[in-house]
Amino acid sequence: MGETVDQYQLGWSAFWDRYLEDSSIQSFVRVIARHKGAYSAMTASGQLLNCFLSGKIQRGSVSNADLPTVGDWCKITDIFSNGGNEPAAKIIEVLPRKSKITRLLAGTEADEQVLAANIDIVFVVTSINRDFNINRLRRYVLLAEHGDARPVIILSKADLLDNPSEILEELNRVFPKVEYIMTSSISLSGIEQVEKLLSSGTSAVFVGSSGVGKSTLVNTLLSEKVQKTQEVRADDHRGKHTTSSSGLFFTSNGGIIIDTPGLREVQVVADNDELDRMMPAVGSLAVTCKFTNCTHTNEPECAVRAALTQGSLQEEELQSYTKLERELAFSKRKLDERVANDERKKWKKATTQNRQRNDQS
Ligand SMILES: Nc1nc2c(ncn2[C@@H]2O[C@H](COP(=O)(O)OP(=O)(O)OP(=O)(O)O)[C@@H](O)[C@H]2O)c(=O)[nH]1
Ligand SMILES: [Mg+2]
Ligand SMILES: [Zn+2]
Repeated sequence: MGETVDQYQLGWSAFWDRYLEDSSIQSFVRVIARHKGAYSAMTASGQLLNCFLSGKIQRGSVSNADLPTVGDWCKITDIFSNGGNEPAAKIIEVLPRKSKITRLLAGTEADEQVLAANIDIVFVVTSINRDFNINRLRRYVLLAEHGDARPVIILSKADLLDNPSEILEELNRVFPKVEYIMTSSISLSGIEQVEKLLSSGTSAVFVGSSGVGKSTLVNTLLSEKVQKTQEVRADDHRGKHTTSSSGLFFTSNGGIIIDTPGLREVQVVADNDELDRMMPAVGSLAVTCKFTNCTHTNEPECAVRAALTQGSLQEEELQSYTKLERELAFSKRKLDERVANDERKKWKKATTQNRQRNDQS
């Protein structure tokens, strides 16, 4: 990116203007990449900085989700020189996020992982041949909706399928409101359509399984190979990730694109009404069942089973809805547990400190 940038080209919007009342725009950077223990970030005038966390937001003192991530706008200290390397600064605050793409990180202590922040468009990439799976798409679309970003489905590797009509029909039926673009990085079909969505200052993230061609698309849009891609035999590619961390780049039109590592599983975090909005056929029916807690199995006057019998609802839709509903409940429970745990720890720490203070006096 050239040197004559302004904050809007870097994705700044009126959403953060209140921060400019106390500090100049030079105190803010956008995170471009995350490394072990440090961040690459760019100032509003296009200067690259090597950023470290200040004591206030060290790992361990804030939850994982509150640490800076790619796409974040952060407030920094004054820039200092870093012995011959890139100029450096410390990050003192992560500005509130306009939107964020998160998933649940499973583990002993479940936590939310923010894959990218302040995103306008989520390109949900699926290859049109092997990877295509409607349920997986539903989860990614939900991820975008929950994150307050606009989902756009990319059907990659269009060159590998002669007749996509069946897939397109299904897409139109399942996601009547979600835009989709068929692309090929070989014939370059669809690339212009993607570019059109990436006007100056617009931020987009590419998500999807490993091997679907996210980095290849990023390279194509940048017309240079900045991201390493998988070299051979894409279709045998299982669980081997080529991209290992997220990175932010600028297209020649000024669009801002973020490549992410392929996800093996997306454990979605979302609200039930977001699910209902994505799957209105089931969502709106369920509220008309006689019992509010209807499980749609054997209750009387069940609107969902009636619709199944009539054929206005597909069994597949109901199953997918029920599964997602369970998954959302699981994520919510995990995150609630985590919040309760954090509270307990904070409380314990405070009482220990109090006791020590009392002992000393
Ligand atoms: N035929 C065809 N192959 C493609 C296309 N796009 C990408 N590929 C191939 O698919 C393989 C995987 O591409 P990558 O771009 O590395 O996939 P990725 O989604 O970035 O994968 P991870 O970084 O592991 O998440 C490579 O061998 C690409 O050459 C396409 O449009 N058509
Ligand atoms: Mg990649
Ligand atoms: Zn019911």
